[in-house]
Amino acid sequence: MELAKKFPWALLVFLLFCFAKNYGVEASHKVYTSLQSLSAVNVKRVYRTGFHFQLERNWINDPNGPIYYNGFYHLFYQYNPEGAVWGNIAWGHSVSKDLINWKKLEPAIFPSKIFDKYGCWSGSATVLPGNKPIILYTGVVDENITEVQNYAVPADYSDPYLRKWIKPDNNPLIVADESMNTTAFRDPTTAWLGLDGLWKILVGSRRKHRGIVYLYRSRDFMNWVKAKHPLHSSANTGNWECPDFFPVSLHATNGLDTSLMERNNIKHVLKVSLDGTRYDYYTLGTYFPQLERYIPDKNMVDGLRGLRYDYGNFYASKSFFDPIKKRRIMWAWANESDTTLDDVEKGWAGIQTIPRSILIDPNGRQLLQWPIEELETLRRKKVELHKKKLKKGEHVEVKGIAAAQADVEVTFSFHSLDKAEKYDFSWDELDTQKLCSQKGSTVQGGVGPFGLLTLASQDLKEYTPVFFRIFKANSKHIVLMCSDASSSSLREELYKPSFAGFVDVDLTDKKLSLRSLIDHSVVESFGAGGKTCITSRVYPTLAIYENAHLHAFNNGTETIIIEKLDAWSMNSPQMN
Ligand code: DQQ
Repeated sequence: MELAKKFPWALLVFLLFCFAKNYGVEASHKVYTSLQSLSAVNVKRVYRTGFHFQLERNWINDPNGPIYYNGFYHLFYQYNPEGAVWGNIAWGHSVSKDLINWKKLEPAIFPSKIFDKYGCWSGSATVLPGNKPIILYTGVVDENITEVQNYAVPADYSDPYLRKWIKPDNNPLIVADESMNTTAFRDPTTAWLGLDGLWKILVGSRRKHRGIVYLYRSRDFMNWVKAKHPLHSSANTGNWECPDFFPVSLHATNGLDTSLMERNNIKHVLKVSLDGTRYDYYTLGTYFPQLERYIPDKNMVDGLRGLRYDYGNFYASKSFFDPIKKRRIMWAWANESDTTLDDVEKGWAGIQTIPRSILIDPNGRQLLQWPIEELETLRRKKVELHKKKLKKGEHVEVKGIAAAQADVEVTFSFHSLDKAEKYDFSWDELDTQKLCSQKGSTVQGGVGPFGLLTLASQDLKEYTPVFFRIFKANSKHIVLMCSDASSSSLREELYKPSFAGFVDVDLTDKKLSLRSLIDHSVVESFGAGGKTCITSRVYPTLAIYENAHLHAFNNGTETIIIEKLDAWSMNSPQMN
């Protein structure tokens, strides 16, 4: 790549040649044979995040195997040590004392053996009795992408960094039988210990278009037997990647250990990452251990029409139980929305969202997600607004903080919902994104659109609005939340979706809250206390560093009041 430094045009010609030859195979895992080992010489800084998890260079995707062990939180992640595009997949490894400051270590596992020669794909870690962590991961064994399930153990349990991992020769532990799809058989979950004394795990898969999670059982963690039937499956949902299955307490405000599956007063969450849409969907339901079945609650829907963790750039999430603060924490890969050429040029791609603690909403119909409290240690200069009225078409600039790297919490209120626009039931509930792009943040409404203009340029040629719009539908109101990247950058060639989701919130008190974590190329937002979350990746050309601005706005006829707005400049932690 020294050549690329001297002749930047040569790199461009080379990349165009690669694309013309279609080295990028259109599939869930694009393989860029000629790019995957193209190490970056210079790393472009402009879109690097200040406080989100990212590496100095190269590609990362799914978070893998988070655990707490002897004083450190460990995060592993899908990692290409050799380039800024997906390929050569190993398990990168970082450790942290607070889930905010991270130190990068050498990759924990990388392709080297017959059972993972073509990739160490996603998986989980379980801490076995006696405080013994063990990794389960998917090994790819050939060019046809035949997948098997392997394990790895620490070489030295006395090392709190768990730097070295061993992949014993009795791998693979699990191979697909002839009834199964060997190329869609991956991403083992964290194991849970049943009251029957058996360890259980799920592995994601599909049969034709039916998404499946297979259940495996083991007494000794080495010999695994497939249960007679899958724990759960659903027609027409396609391949289920990165399943996550865990209990949530109905009454307590703490999280639960994955092995506390067989208790009263709990519900279960089954999350799957749909290969077909690249979003994370979940249902709440009941786990019947004797039957080895999971049944989603009435009104819960598997797949496309189901609930999502996040309605934006957010995929392959993974949760774990934090035994120190007794909470369940989840995070996900916030993939780039720029082009592969941009990634090669930037020298890096992929960040992880801010870790979120998850609880069940007291209404029992959904989860609540909230950035972990440790994030607040990064808050620096603060500005506040109180009882500020925003009439139709007004906006107010939030001055005095670093608007490109900020945390903003705001509560809006309104006097009446009478002016809410009528909800048209012909709008396809599935296509909230279309609704958001048609109505946008500038088309005048009744109650809303109101919200924040993040990463806005001085002349408002660029901005990423995060906002609400309230509709009237017979006897109830429907709240739409949008994070709209369509005006985020003057660059034409980027993917700039108008992400959107409905918010299941009670409007009796005529208030709606919003929190946005703004971090250069990412805006991660939490509506109504974390009922609906949307993450957008954006690449402004003008609204960068100190040229980025933050506004609150209202483009509805109903006056909106900013009850309270707190905004902080955010510090940058130690990041790998
Ligand atoms: N990414 C991994 C797979 C997983 C997919 C490969 C999800 O194991 O299914 O990098 O993004």
